[in-house]
Amino acid sequence: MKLDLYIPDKDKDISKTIAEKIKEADSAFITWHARPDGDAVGGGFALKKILEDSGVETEIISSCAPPETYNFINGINDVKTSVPADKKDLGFIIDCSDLKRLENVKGLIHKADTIINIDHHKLNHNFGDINYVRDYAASVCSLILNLALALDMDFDYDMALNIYVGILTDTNRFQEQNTTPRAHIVAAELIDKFINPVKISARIYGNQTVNTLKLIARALESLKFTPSGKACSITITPEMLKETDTANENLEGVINYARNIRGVEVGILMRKIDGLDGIKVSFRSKGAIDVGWTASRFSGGGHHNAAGCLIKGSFKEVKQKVVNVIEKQIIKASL
Ligand SMILES: [Mn+2]
Repeated sequence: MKLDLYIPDKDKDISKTIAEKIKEADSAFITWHARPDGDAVGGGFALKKILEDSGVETEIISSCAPPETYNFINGINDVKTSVPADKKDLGFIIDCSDLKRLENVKGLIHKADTIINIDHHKLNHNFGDINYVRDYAASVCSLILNLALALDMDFDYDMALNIYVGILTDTNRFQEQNTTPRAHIVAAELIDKFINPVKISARIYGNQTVNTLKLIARALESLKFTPSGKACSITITPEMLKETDTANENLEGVINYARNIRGVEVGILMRKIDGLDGIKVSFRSKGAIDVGWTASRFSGGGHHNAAGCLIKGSFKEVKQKVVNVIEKQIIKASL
C-alpha cells in the first residue's frame, strides 16, 4: 500500500541521491549506535526492508543485541554482532553522531565502498561519504521514511510498525522538543493505514517486569538535588542491579522521574555499563538548558533536551564534575 505522505523539500535531493545508490547496489550492511534504542532498531529494520525490496542483500550488524522490549519486531533476532570479512557496496550508519558510539564494531567504517551516514543529532561528525544529517527530524526513522518515499515503495505492516516505533520512542511518546508537526502527520497516516497505537504503547511501555519496578524504587532512593535545586540526579549502581536481578537495559526512562519534579530543569542519570570504562551519564532537560552542549563538554553528544556521555572516575567524582558544569549553565540561563 502507498502512503499518502510527501518528502519535505529540504530532504528531496538527498533522499533521491541515496535512492539512486540503493538502486545500483547489490550488498549492504546497516549498523547503529551501541545499546540501540527504538529509533535505531525501528530505523534499521525499516531500512533493511527498503534495501531488500530493492534487491540489495542486507545484514544488520550491532555491537550488542537489541533490547528485549523490541522483540515484537520481525527479524529482530537476525542481528549479527561481528564485523564481516567481506566488503559491501553500501554501509549505512544510522542514529549515530560519532563513530566512537559503534564501540566494538567501529571497524565497519572500512567495510563498504560507500558509507552513508543517516542521523538527526545536531553534533554529528559527518564521517560518511554521503551524510544525510538533519537535526530538525524527529527521528532517524523519519529520514528513512523519506528514502522509502523516494523509491515509491509499497508499505506493509512491518514497515509501518518500524517507522512508528522510532517516532514514538524518540519523541518519548510525543512529549519532547522533537515532536514536530511532521512527526504527528506521519504517525497519523501510519495509524490510519496500519498501526494500533494502544497495542504498540502497551508492548513498549506497559510491559515492565516487577524486578525493574523494584530497581526503580531503589534508584529513586538515590535522588539528590544540586545546590540550585534546579537539577536532580539518580544513580543506579551495579549493586542495585544485582540485588533486584535486573539488567542495565531499558533504564533510560528512569531519568524522567528526576527531570519531571516540579522546579527541576535538568535530570541526570548515572550508571555503570558492562564493558565501558567510566560512568555513563544521561541528561534530560525540560526547556532552556541545552544538555547536548553539557554532554559535549565531556566528549558526549545528543540533542537539546536529551543527551549523554561517558566520564571516567568514581560515581562521586563524576557527579561532582557534572554538577559543576550544570550549575554554571543554570546560573547563566538565570532560571
Ligand atoms: Mn534517534
